[in-house]
Amino acid sequence: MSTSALPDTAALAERARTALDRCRVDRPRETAGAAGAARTPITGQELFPLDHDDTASVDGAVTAAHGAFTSAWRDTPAPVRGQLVHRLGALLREHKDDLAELVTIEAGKIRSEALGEVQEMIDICDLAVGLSRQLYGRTMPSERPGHRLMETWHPLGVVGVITAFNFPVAVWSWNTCVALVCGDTVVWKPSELTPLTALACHGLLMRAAADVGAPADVHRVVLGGREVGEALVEDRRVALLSATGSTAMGRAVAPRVAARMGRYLLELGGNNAAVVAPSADLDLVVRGSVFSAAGTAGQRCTTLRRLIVHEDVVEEVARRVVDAYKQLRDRIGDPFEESTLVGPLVGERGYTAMRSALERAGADGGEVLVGGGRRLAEEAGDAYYVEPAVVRMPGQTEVVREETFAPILYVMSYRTLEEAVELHNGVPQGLSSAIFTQDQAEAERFLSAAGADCGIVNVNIGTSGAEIGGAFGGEKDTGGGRESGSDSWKAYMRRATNTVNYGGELPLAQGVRFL
Ligand code: UN1
Repeated sequence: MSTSALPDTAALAERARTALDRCRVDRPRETAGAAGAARTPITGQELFPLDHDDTASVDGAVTAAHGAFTSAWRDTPAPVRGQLVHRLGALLREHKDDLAELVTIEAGKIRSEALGEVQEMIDICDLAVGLSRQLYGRTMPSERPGHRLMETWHPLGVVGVITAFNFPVAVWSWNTCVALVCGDTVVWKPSELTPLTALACHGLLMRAAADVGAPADVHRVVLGGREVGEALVEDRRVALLSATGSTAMGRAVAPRVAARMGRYLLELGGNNAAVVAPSADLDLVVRGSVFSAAGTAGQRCTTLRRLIVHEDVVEEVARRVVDAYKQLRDRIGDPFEESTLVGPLVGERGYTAMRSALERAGADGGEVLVGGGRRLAEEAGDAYYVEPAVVRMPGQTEVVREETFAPILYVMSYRTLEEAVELHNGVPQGLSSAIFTQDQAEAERFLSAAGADCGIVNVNIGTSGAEIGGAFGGEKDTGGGRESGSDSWKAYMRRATNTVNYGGELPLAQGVRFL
């Protein structure tokens, strides 16, 4: 059972130091009275104090990364750049356990999900290495004799990467591995909640750089809060700002980057739904929903938050999901315990948001079918363990349309597919979605232009757990960005259209005559 005593904070701090030492990365100076700290949601306590960067050191980091870009990296052949990422992939394989250990300590993920997150980094390394020989441009027929028309792709410059606590390493690697092979250099501002995983990743990348002879300044990490992020947002040398976090953060970042004509790539909130059709295989529905809704304690952007079920099967689906949730009850607690499936929320804010959402849902006529309570309250102190909740809602009220970053699954019913799609799309966010059906025509309608309006649309699997080979991101309040696989690399490069005249004449396009 996972309800055994939680580990003690000093022991977790020691485990974190050991993991950093095993990665052979510089340990942070544990300066007493420092502005920042490393913390763990497992006990809610501080592990040790940690220095933060100020705006001057962010400026220094951007200067260094910009220098590495102009003096070396942009002119290094892409396949040679790929060797850096190849070496990083080898080090990540070697230190998979150590990084997963830090992810569990700082983000509270259960072991299997923490290992999965590191695997996601390894996968993107493989993809990026292949990509380093496939940054294809096209050639087009020119209308002019003796001319060639083509496009070439070039690095952008410094990429600023701002990441969230819930995927403290994978999202960094999606951006960084692709940016590096594209010839960009990177300055990373991780979440204030996960500085140690960031220092470990940076340290491993520095080891890789030394091993392959790449400049160390291709990557810098800056630690701190809002002012550190803002310094990156405002710096004109940051050609692309890639930010993951809340919609509110994205709304603050996007206009400021746009005002200086910089580029931005946003991966913001989700409010993901699955439609369950009457023909659905309910075993798949239950397994897919429980993983997507309760996994990572409901703290993924891709977490399933709404289940839109046909009225003929809604009672049965609700009953079976509730039964599955009851089995989770004894498996909430220490994420290091083998049997645990639900670790802690990252902090009190998530817990308060969950309580308030459940109250509002109740006031709207919602009925909590299971969960919602706090667990281990006495021994956990400042840590927040909650029972994932399922709430039967009479309709899609305001609270359902908001993203609450906690494990609440709202169940609603529908009669026609049109109605289901309307409910599905009737939220501000547009990240991930799913339909469970055995009816192929129905699945196709859900995938079509008039169907789900999200960046990720699945059939017969849940909304979370995407592979890195596809482009990741979403529409509407999710911000429109695409990261990781497919042709997302194009966001990290600039395209040049080239017309080459190899004839002796100078014909003008569109038949224009001049001189
Ligand atoms: C996120 O929650 O920000 O698809 C990223 C998934 C993971 C990535 C989630 N591969 O759930």
